[in-house]
Amino acid sequence: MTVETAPATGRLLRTEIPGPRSRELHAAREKALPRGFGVVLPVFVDHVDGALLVDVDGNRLVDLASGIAVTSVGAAAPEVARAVAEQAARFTHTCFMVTEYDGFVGVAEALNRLTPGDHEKRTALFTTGAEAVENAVKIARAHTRRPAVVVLDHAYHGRTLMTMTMTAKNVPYKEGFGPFASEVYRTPTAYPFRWPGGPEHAAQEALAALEEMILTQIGAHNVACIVAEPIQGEGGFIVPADGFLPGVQEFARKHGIVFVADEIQSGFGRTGAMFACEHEGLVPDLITTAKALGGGMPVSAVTGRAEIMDAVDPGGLGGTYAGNPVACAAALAAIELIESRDLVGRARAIEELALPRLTGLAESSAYVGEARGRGAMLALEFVQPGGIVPNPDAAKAVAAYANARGVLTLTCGTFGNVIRLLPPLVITDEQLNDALDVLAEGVADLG
Ligand code: PLZ
Repeated sequence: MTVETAPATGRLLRTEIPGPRSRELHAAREKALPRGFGVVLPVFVDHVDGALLVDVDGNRLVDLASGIAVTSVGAAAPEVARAVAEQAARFTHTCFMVTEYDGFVGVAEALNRLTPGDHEKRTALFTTGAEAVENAVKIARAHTRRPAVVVLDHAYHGRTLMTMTMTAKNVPYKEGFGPFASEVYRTPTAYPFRWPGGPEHAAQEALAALEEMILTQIGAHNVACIVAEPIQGEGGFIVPADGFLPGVQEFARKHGIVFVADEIQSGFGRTGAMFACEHEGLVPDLITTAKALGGGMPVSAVTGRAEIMDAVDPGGLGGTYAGNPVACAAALAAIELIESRDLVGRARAIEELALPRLTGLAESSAYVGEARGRGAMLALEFVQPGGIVPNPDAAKAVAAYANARGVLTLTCGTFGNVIRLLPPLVITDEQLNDALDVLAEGVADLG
């Protein structure tokens, strides 16, 4: 199959996807790796150019994944690459708990400046998103001297013991991995599309359920923190009903509970605001970030109120690689690009271009129950025609259709029935329109 789409800034299929070289490499992988690592598309990448992934067979794929919301500035931004090379030449590692370096402080200052609220803040750096969430829980417990952690249905917070426990979905994240951590309690999320009494009641009823659970089953004085994604990611790109999270924040404040926003997927411009919390005027006590923060290098953070962050005694926070200097250099370069190129504005422009087209698909296809999202964090939820019964087969078919044609597309959702769009914020309008054309064909192909 050869589909030449001029110019060189566009999608190009030279072979079938995956091509022969990718297949060869994938066969080697199967011998070397355990089965437990999944793969969305078994294509081996040679290099990346903006929103184009160039594979080892010379195909150019349009990226709607950004390595799961990481490469917002692109996966090969020259400014990031240069910062990484320069820092690696100076030194790759000291361990910040052993001797200090400026990049760690610089990233902490940037996060203190950029996150919502003008209160006094502190930032601690780590390596992965899960580690940031783990540490947010530790800090909230140290501050409150309380044990309980409250999370939401459809939540995703990571794969470590604590964060896996906090994650809602069983297969594949939890199956076989128990017993889980204790003191984690789950309550409904205000999921407008699936709220039993209708979307207009979601915020109020979900908030009432949370309050009732905390007051009657746990006791508010036993709750250290409530952790919520301001837009739920892995769980299905669920934009909570307006007013739900502000209500949760207010309840938390009233009871001395630390309100933690997990912005690991939604942060750094992705949703058309620097942080998704800003859409509802939230000022969380703690915010966890990772992914796009590092411009592709592994670094994560907990940022929050100074008095909460300082509850942990010296030595209580850390990690060998926490805030690695090369990752910090990449983060500073990525943050500079997000600000100087107004990639937050670009995310809004992506929404303006893409959301009407996705909404059109929801209107024209009985298989698309809803198009939703904010900025460049957009989704289609697939259903059985005539109702809202989840249709994971339809989502998988459309994703497979797009992937086979060189549009790298991810699914998500508790029911696996959501296609999500997470393009790099540097994607061009032409690339995005081309990818949306392919998605539309895939949806039409369902019948
Ligand atoms: N919190 C909101 O989205 C990571 C998961 C990929 P780590 N999401 C991608 C997978 O299947 O492992 C995520 C997130 C939110 C926490 C995390 C965890 O971040 O860097 O993967 O640990």
